[in-house]
Amino acid sequence: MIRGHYMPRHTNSNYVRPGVSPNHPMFGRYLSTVGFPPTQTVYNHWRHWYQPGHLWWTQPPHLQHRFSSFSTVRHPFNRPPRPPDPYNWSSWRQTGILPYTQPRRGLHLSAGLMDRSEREPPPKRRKSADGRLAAERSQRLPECSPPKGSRSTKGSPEWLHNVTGIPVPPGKFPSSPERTEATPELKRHWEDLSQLCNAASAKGRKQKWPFDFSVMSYNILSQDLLCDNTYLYRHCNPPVLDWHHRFPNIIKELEQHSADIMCLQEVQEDHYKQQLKPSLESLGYHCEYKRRTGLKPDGCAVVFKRDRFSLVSCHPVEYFRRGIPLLDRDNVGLIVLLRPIDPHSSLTNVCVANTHLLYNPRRGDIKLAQLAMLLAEISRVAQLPDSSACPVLLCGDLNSVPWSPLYRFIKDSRLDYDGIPIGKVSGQEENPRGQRILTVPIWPRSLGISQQCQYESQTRDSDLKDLEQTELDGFTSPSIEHCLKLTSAYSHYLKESGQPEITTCHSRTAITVDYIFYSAALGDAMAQAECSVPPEKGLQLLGRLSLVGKDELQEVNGLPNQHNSSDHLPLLTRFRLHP
Ligand code: KL2
Repeated sequence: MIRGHYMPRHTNSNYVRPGVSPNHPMFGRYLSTVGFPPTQTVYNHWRHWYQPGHLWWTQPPHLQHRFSSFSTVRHPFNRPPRPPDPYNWSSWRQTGILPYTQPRRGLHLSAGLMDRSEREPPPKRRKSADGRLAAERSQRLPECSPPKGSRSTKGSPEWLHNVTGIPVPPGKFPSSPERTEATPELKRHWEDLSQLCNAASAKGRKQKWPFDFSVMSYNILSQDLLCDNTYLYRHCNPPVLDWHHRFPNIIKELEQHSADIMCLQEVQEDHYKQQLKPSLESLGYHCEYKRRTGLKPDGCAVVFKRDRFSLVSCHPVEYFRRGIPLLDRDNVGLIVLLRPIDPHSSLTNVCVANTHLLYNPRRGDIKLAQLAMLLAEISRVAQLPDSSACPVLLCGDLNSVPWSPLYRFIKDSRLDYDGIPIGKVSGQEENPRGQRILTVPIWPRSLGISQQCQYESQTRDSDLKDLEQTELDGFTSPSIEHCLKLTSAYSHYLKESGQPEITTCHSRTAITVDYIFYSAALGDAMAQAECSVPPEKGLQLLGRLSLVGKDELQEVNGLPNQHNSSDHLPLLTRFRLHP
């Protein structure tokens, strides 16, 4: 037994992953089941697959993929062998050690390759445009279901919640003789920006009763997606991936930060209904939720403290549009209009939008169209009687990096997209394959959203649909705009080291994809002058919880780990709203 040492795969057959016993329930639960290999055989494969400390960016350059050092997709060439997924029958069959004794109906066997076309990478199962509902659920269950004869009963939700099948107390690993030393905790500190506010513009608005509130954006990593993509978590000590370990950690984290408004992504519906919503309600939150379409099991939640805000209206946004091939994905957004509860003054409403845009790094065209749909709905919801907008918060996982065209579009309110390859829109891959460039227009007119990201009038006279009108609307020029002035609450570089901030990290990537954008008031710390709006229409950023770089994440073995139970970090900010 070798402990606490990094041993490359396949070099030492005596290597046993620290903290995992061959008798670990992760393996043992299959023992007595039909056709499953003996525990020791399963375990031997598993221990070869797990790579403690295996984080993509820590590999020496000659071992990294030749196209990209930071990669978020699996490449067909030079990629490491596909892992046997201990929760997936078909995966074990691939290893050759599992006799062909299928415990359940038709399993989908993902090829593990992303082809050169622009389909969504296969590991996250995708719907087909039609018949998507029934097919999907029936395929999902077997893969996440225990083989017949195991402890869980048929269709037991427990299995879907729990990887290893055993409850783990918060922050603890199941008792195991090989238990390793505790993972150190990430250090994040509060950055106070309240003094940075431009004194001149702040002058004259020293309110007696400023309304300060905090906002969090957090992708909590749905257990279902975790199960579907175990290859991303090879570096993790398996017990930390157990939902029974993760949920208490996540709820504790939410409670500790105690944000007034939280925008959560990858919230699995059953976990939301059975655990998250009841817990948050007991902490004084009002909860709104929108599941992804196509029977995808997760979605976005917006929750806020009942004693700080009241709900004016709630607007789920589905990006799936039947009949528009570009909009055939199941991502969603959720917008709420909130009224601050303040006995001292009457304050403007705040519009809070939460979304999780498409992951596929090659489909920037879809991401931009999804974003346009969200921006159109935000503009409608946030509109005030004088046609200006109330302060907007746009939070979420945009699956795009800060130096990407998509990010620039949000910040600059405009994007000239002539000649931009669709694989470059999100910046997730440094060297995306495929040269297809964004078409003009990006989304078809039939979507009913203008190039200014506004809903087009429903009552448009059909005569106006001629070429002249099309030109007038900008549908023939390669540029898009929106009317919101948005500023990012984070600067995307660490103050101390100048390194990029990281919001998501697993064995294949370490990048920023999560954001809190806001309408910055004049004189705000982060806003450029031209990006600010009059104080009464904007927010002043008071502070934020610092992020970390990849070096700090490497020290805690990446994400998720013992303390951080998602593959994302929560963003946390504090704002002031002026009467
Ligand atoms: O990047 V994410 O993780 O914001 O944390 O958003 C998506 C990805 C999420 C919802 O689709 O699932 C993850 N490789 C890696 N991660 C994937 C893949 C993939 N092929 N497909 C989906 N996700």
